Amino acid sequence: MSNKMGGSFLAHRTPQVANLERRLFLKRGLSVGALALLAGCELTDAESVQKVLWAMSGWNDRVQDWLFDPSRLAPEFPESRITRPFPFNGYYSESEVPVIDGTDYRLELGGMIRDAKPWRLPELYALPQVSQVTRHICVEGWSAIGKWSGVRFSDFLQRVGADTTAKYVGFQCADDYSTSIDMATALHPQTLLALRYADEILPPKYGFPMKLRMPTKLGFKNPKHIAAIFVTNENPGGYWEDKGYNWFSGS
Ligand SMILES: Nc1nc2c(c(=O)[nH]1)N[C@H]1C(S)=C(S)[C@@H](COP(=O)(O)O)O[C@H]1N2
Ligand SMILES: [Mo]
Repeated sequence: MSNKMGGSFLAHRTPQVANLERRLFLKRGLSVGALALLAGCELTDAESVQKVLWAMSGWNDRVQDWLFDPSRLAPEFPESRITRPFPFNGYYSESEVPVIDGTDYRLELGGMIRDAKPWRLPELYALPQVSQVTRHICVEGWSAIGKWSGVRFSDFLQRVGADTTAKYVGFQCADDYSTSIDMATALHPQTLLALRYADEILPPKYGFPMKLRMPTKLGFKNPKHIAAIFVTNENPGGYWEDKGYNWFSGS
C-alpha cells in the first residue's frame, strides 16, 4: 500500500470525521489518522495487508453507523426518470435466475421475532402497500432509477413482533445469496419489502417473490428472492460481505 492512499484518506476527512477522530482517540486510543498511517506503512505480506483492510472495513462500518441519520431520506424521482430497461444483475447470468413457485412459497421468519409464523404471498399482498421511485447503485459502476412497491419494512417488523432493539436483520435468499443490515436501516422509512416492480408483480429477474429495497444501501445489500428473514445480535455477514465487501455500504 502506498502513502498516497493514506494521504488522500486524510485529505478527504470532513469536520464531522475529524470530530469523531478526536472522540475515538480519547475513547480507545485509535484514530482515523492512526489507521491512515498504518495504511501508509510498508506492509509487504498479503496476509497483514488483508488484516489491515479488514480492520479498516470494520472501523468504516462503525463510523458510517454513527454518521447515518435514520431520518434522512434518499432522493425520490418522477416516473419520467425511470431507467428503461432496468438492468438485471446477480452472481449468475439472467438465464440462470431461480424459478420460484408462488403458490408453494412461504416467507420464513426466525430469530428475535415474537410471531414467527411463515407468510404466504396473498397475505403479504393484502398488507398496506407504498411505492418509491429511487436510484439503485451497484458497486460494479452503474446506477439506475426504478419503481418498487410493497410493505414498509418497519411496519412488517412491528406486525410480527420483531425485537427492534436487536442489532441486525439477516436475509437468506432462494439462490445461494445472503446479506444482512443494521436495525436502523431496517427501520428506515424508505426500506421496503418490495413485492412489485413498475406496478407489476416482481418478475423473476428482479427478485420474485420479494426483495428488500433500500435506497440508502448499495445494490448488493438489496436481497432478491428472499426466503427467510431473521433478527439477531450476531452480525450474519453475507455473500459479498464475507468476501470482503464493506458490510455497511450505505449512507
Ligand atoms: N438473491 C440475490 N440477490 C441479489 C443479488 C444476487 O445475485 N442474488 N445480486 C445483488 C446485486 S450485486 C445487485 S446490483 C442487485 C441487482 O438487482 P436487479 O437485478 O434488480 O438490478 O441485486 C442484489 N441482490
Ligand atoms: Mo451490485
